[in-house]
Parts: sequence; structure tokens; C-alpha cells
Amino acid sequence: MLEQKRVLATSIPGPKSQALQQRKTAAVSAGVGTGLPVYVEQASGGILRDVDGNQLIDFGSGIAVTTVGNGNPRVVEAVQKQIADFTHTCFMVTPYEEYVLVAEALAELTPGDHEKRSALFNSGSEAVENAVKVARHFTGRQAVVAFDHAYHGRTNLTMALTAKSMPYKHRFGPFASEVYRVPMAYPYRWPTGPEACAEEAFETFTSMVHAQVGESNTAAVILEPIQGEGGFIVPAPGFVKMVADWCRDNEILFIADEVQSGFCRTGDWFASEHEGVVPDLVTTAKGIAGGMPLAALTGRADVMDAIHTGGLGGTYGGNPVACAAALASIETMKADDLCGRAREVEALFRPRLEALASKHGVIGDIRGRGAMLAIELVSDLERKTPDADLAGRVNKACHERGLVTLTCGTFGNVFRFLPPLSSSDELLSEGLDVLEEAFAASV
Ligand code: PLZ
Repeated sequence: MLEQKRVLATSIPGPKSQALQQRKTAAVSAGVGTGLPVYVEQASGGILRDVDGNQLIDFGSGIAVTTVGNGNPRVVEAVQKQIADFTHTCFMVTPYEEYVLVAEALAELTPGDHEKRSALFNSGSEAVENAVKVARHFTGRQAVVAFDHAYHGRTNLTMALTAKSMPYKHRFGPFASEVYRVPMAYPYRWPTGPEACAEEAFETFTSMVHAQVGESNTAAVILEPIQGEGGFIVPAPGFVKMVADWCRDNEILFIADEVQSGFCRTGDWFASEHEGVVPDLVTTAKGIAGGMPLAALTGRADVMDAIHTGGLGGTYGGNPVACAAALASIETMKADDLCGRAREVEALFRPRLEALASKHGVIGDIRGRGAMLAIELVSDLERKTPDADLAGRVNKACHERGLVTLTCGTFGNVFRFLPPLSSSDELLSEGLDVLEEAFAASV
């Protein structure tokens, strides 16, 4: 276990990281970017240690993955044990209990007490692809409706579902067909203001689907109950429920993409719960397995069992080592009440972010829930002009000071916070001190 302390041993990135970055440039496709080119040697809890001996505070969790903490001891032990027993058989060839245990846990934990079935995959994109496959198969319909600012992945179908062109889609077309986009109830940027946002966005949604797609052609509506890469947008209160209810009335499947928002991140097991919504299908990944690649599609038993045997699968989906990591992660979330911890993290962050906003006058919106929080940076509070340059400068200033931070958003101007939920208050407060310094140096 690394000491849970920030250490600045060299400038960041240090000489060894810089040398590695040069080798990276010569060996790895330029298409694969690195937000903070610091090469990690070890990680535990809320700290990453790099090859130069710097210790950085983690406010990113590898994009919402290491929710249970980097190198969580339960996860490490479960993975080591599973590796020693066996690493792979392919569940479709000769199955094993760990896969079934994960599916049982998903049935218990995802919203709703109806009968459910799951299928396991390797990445969030793959889970989303399969959600669409299942929805089309079950309904016999083709159209899928997705939202502005949505992020659902980088495969061909999920690129089509993802809203943002640069960098995800630029020159990668043509994209999968029968994907339709509607506005998101984005309170901060809703033209008439936040008050009527939910109702107006819902009205636009239903009239667009009716006129441009046709309810009876629509297999599914897919929505992130808190949007991730698109800017940590919390839909206006009530919007998600209205959409889900409308889907039910029209026999359209409602898919909640909880890849980023799931597994305690928002203070509930799943962000859908806060909206009082029971999705027909839920996609999960990231936080589910504490850093091992695992994803899942969980849904109504009648929908999931409508697929012919052999219709879903993949060589590695539900790999036993990843399943063991998931079981240990879920055990940790329960034992350590990480949903409760996420709410404490929000209570610690919010006043600090509000103080930052009143000090600098560049933060237009503070939003999110639990330990999925963000601030939207603008150059003009009245006109809400996105300030991606400032977000980039603050990000860099954080990195130089040993704080791992991430930006996001359609306009690149959102600063997001996703700390591991094992981080102590002291460590989180120190991270917020660094953030304050970074703002003071950058605004
Ligand atoms: N759905 C809601 O957040 C992944 C993407 C990082 P994969 N988000 C991080 C990047 O730039 O590639 C994500 C998500 C939501 C689906 C996905 C896709 O999950 O595991 O990256 O395929």
C-alpha cells in the first residue's frame, strides 16, 4: 500500500516519463492520446505513483473505473486466487460459477425487483451494442433514439449513438443507420432556462420521435441517467422518468447506459434509482470490476430470453478473472457502504466548488451527484460562452501539481471529478487545495 500522500519528486512529467512518452510516440498510434503523460508504476487507494517517484492524487479513477480504490486489496486477492485456479475456458464452451454469481449480483442490484437476466462482455461499448441487438430482436423494430451530448462508445454502432464528432467520429463514417438524435434536457443551456426544461425537452422528444421516426418503428431509447463524456449533464428533474414512462406506453424499450454512472458512483447503486426509473435494459462496465475489463447487459427476463441460444456471446465475455474482480468489488461496495461514501464525497466537494465559483467568476454551473461531479467553465457568466482553453489550462496546472484531473463535455469546457471512493477526506481536501491553486494560477 502506497502512503496516501502527494509527493512531487521531479517536475511533472518527470524525465523517465518523458523518455517513455518519446518511445510511445514511436511505437503507439498517434490516434491513441494520453491526457497526462505520466507513466504509472504503482497505484493504491487514491494515489498513483509514477516512474519518477512522483505520487499523484487521483481524481479520475481511470475514468470512473477504480471506484473501490486503486489496487483494492479484496480485488487483488480475488484476482490472484482466480488466476492461480484458471484464467479462461470461454463461458460459451465450458462454463464456471463466477459468471453466474456476477449475473445473480446484477439481478439483485440493478433497479427493479422483476425477473432479470444478464450477459457479460468486455467493454462498455460492447454492452451497448448488445443492448441494441437485443432491443431490435425483441421488438422487431429498428430505430434507436439517442440524445444530444450522449456518449456510448467508439465501435461503429456506438459511434453512431455518440453525439460528439471530434475526436470520436471525425472521418470515421459511414455510421450505422437507424439512429436518431433528440435534444437532452440540459438545464444550464436550455434556451428558455432551467424551469420548464424537463417539460419542454420531453415535448420536443415525443414530437420528434413521432414525426421523424414513428413510435412503431422505434426499438429503443438509450439514455445515460447522468451523461458522462458529454459533460456530466444531469437531466432536468423528471425528464428521465417522463421518457421511460412514454417508452413503456409505446412498447419501446428504455435502455439506461450506466457504464459511467453505475456502481455507487452517484450515491446510489445506479443513477436510474434517483429518477425513480426501472429500465428495461441496463448497461454496466467500468466500476463493476475495480479495474479489470468487464461489462454487462442486464434486462427483463422476457426480453433477454427472447434471443435464440448462441445469439449473444464472445470469446472473453465474462472472463473468470474479471468476474472474480467484480465479485470482490461488489462485496467491497456493500461492506464499506460506498454509496454512502459517494454522498459524503459530494458533501465535501460541493462547498469547496461553490467557494471556487464565487471567487473566480468563471464557473457557470456546478452539477452532478455523489462522486460524479463537475464544473462548467465559461468566459462570460451571462452569455455562458464555453471556455475550453481555461479548462485545458486548469487541467494542466493540476497535473503539474500532482493532481490527476479530467475534462469532458461537448464544448471541452467541463472539469469533472471522479475520485476513488476509498480516498480519505484528507486526501480529497488536499486535492481540492491543489485545484484552488491551479485556478488561481490559470484564471
Ligand atoms: N457508455 C456512458 O461513459 C466510456 C470513454 C473514454 P468502453 N466512457 C469513457 C474514451 O475516450 O474512450 C463509456 C461511457 C458510457 C459507454 C462507454 C463505452 O465504454 O468500455 O470505453 O467501451
